[in-house]
Amino acid sequence: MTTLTSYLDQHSTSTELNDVITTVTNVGKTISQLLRKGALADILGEAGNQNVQGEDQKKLDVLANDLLLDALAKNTHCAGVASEELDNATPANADGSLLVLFDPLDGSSNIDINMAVGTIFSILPYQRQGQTSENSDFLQAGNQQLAAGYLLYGTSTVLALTITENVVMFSLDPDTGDYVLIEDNVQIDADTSEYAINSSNYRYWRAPMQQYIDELIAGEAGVRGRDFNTRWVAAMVGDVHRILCRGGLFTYPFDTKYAHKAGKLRLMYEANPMSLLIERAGGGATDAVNRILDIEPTDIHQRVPVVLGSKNEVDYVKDLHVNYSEK
Ligand code: AFP
Repeated sequence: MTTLTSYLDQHSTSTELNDVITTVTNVGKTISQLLRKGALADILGEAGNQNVQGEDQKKLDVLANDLLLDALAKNTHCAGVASEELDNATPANADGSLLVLFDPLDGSSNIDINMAVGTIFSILPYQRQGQTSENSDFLQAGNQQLAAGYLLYGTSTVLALTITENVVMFSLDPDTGDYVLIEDNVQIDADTSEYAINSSNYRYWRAPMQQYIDELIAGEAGVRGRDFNTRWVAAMVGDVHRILCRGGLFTYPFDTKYAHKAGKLRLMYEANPMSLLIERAGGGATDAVNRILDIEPTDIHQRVPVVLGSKNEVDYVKDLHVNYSEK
């Protein structure tokens, strides 16, 4: 049996990185236990305030955020933390060599209905050791990530992680508290007939995306020549996990629903870590045209349209956008 600890010892050359991953995943055990208690732990419902995104915070959003912040502040290798729930990055230990970014509880609108939620994390190098970290230190392209992963609090708690060219998965054994290796090289089929999108936003999409979805709905009778199926977890972690398990396409495209937002998902602590996992599992990840991991960020909370999953399908969406001409 390979545990997370033994996997990190065998596959990682950085004890600092191992230590920070261990800190994050240990908090994941606490969040998992709280979720298991659900309503009995008085953690459901609204916290009564809004985050920097203007979104109503759930009690567990705030609790998960604070648990991660407190644990990472004590980790000497962590120089700073950026969270979906906080306006600005939080300096930690100036001599640390790593920066940690996270969405502490992705899919939090699912909490009160007992549906899947997760924690998404990304780890970047800190280039100014000895100095107090600032927002600008976090503005690195996703291709600079040293590690990325998520915890999915579903029927079981699963950790997906990449620290090398592989994507691995662990399952949390609630009896022992160990993360036990269950997949040592996740690979995504290049083709799929399953896609995930919130179709209620159809009227806000750009024409190429409308055409793409029209083709999928047309199924066997249309240009794609086969029927497609949809799934929508309303928690990116759940949709990405399904794709890592059985392929598929996930997209939260550019929409004009909120003019000041390029899409709903955040680049630094949602799209970038998920894109690294998807690419290293053989998939693709774009903003419909450009590779997400090459985007040079300008703000720690900037949003980005996302198309990710089975490589040939992601390429199909790109070709359709690049070659689109009004009919
Ligand atoms: P919440 O964390 O506010 O529930 O949002 C989750 C999320 O950012 C992402 O995880 C989902 O894929 C997406 O939003 C769902 O968005 P819709 O609620 O518009 O379908």
